[in-house]
Amino acid sequence: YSHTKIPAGLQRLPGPKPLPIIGNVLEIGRKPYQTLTALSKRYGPVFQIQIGMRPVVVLSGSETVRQALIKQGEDFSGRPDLYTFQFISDGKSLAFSTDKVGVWRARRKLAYSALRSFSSLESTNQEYSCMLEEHICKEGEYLVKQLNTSMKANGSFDPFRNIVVSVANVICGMCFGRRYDHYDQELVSLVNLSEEFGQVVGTGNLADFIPVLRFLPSTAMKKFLSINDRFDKFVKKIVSEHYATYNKDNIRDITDSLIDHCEDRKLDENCNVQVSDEKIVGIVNDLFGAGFDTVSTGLSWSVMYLVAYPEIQERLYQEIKDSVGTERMPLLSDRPSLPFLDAFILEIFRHSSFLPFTIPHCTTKNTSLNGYFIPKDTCVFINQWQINHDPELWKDPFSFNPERFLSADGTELNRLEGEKVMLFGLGKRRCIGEVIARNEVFLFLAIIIQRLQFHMLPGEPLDMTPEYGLTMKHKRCQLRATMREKNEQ
Ligand code: HEM
Ligand code: HJJ
Repeated sequence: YSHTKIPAGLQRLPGPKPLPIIGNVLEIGRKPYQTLTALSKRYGPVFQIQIGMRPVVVLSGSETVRQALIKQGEDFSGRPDLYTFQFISDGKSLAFSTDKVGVWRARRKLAYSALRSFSSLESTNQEYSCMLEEHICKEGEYLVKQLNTSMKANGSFDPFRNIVVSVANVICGMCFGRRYDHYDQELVSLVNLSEEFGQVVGTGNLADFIPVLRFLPSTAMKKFLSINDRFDKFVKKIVSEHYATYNKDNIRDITDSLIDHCEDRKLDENCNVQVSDEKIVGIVNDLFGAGFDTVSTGLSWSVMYLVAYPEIQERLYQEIKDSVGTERMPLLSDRPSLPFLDAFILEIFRHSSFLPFTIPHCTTKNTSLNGYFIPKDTCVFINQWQINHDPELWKDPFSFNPERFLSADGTELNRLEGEKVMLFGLGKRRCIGEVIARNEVFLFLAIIIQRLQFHMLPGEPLDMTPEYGLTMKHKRCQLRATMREKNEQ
């Protein structure tokens, strides 16, 4: 890059001086979201680092990121061809593959419409407004039962282990039309491996940038390959069962609707973008993977914060007791009357920033940002954690305070403030599961807070240190829960 000619009127990107071969690897360290935030203070919202031999542009600051991902969305909508991405869904992932723009757009549209129709689909049960609500309410009920069972048997429970099965069942219901028992080893062992997945795919994995590292033995990489393998086998088995029982007059779930699209298209001669059946049906891999990993991470963090801030937990319980009561289950329609719960969720998204970077982007053409020249095919990191902790944007960014999202009298959600939180990306690549994710986090939380009170285990201090990855998780731990009814009687 230092030898490239910069077009007239544009400037060369600022950034720290790279060492030969390793570039700026030593400056990045084990918490890239923090070190890259520190570098943004020195070099500004657009700067360049070199990871190994490869230049990477890092974007921070709300204005700059909006300019790149929204106003210049086309230029920044690619994905880089990173080494680890080729092992995800056999290189056919929607989110991680370097598909040409036409193919990616066609697949994204399909994924989005399948997801929307099977979450908003009317429930056969009058109690529920949609299938998503029915799935969450039923799984929420099982989760409360499961936590009680675990309390009776062990006197404690592992929040992530239990939550992830419930959340996986919601997306399994929509994708595959089935659910799994909390003791089903096939599902439980699969969804309990996502730490390793995220650690390898996390932004700034050195093996993606320094080719020699690929030839050194790595246990993380071995585990990553085996997770992807098991994941593919799990989904492939379900997909082939769907093919065998597919009936175009009865589309049961998202998998059926994707199969249906392949069949339909075979009748359609003048189809402009060619996408293979494998790449269409393979979309469920992404929906299932993204659907269980992200939401369960968010919910598990939520339970940690409930335990860390007991006075907030009490206020949330009071809000639910006052607006919903304790006789019936909370529903999605209760949302407008639970502003403090919404504020709590926004503050968890902001404070934990458990998705510190988006999936890496890549420029699709020569472009410029804030007057700096950025060549085509440059890898771009978007630092969401920086935006969520920017002192220019937030008062006391490091304190956990849900009230920052409430109106002055504390009775209403301040939507404008909420829109400043960045966790789902922006623009052309923004998350397609955002509405579902927000609804799941809201309703699962309302259900468990109504029924249970969460505590620390005596003598076991909470460890809230995040472990770096695509989705950052807290360390596995044991907590206590007690039923609310018993306390109130
Ligand atoms: C992409 C966040 C839940 C499906 C993304 C991205 C982020 C994100 C940051 C990358 C955006 C970018 O590269 O600029 C989250 C968070 C979630 C969540 C924080 C939960 C709290 C879900 C759910 C689904 C989903 C429930 C599906 C059921 C996807 C897909 C992509 C994506 C398919 C790839 C989009 C593309 O590359 O075009 N998500 N997500 N996500 N998300 Fe989510
Ligand atoms: C997975 C955990 C997986 C996939 C996809 C294919 C699609 C987290 C962010 C965005 C969500 C986008 C997607 C995430 C990938 C997982 C996840 C796991 C296997 C997968 C930024 O989701 O353990 O295995 O195969």
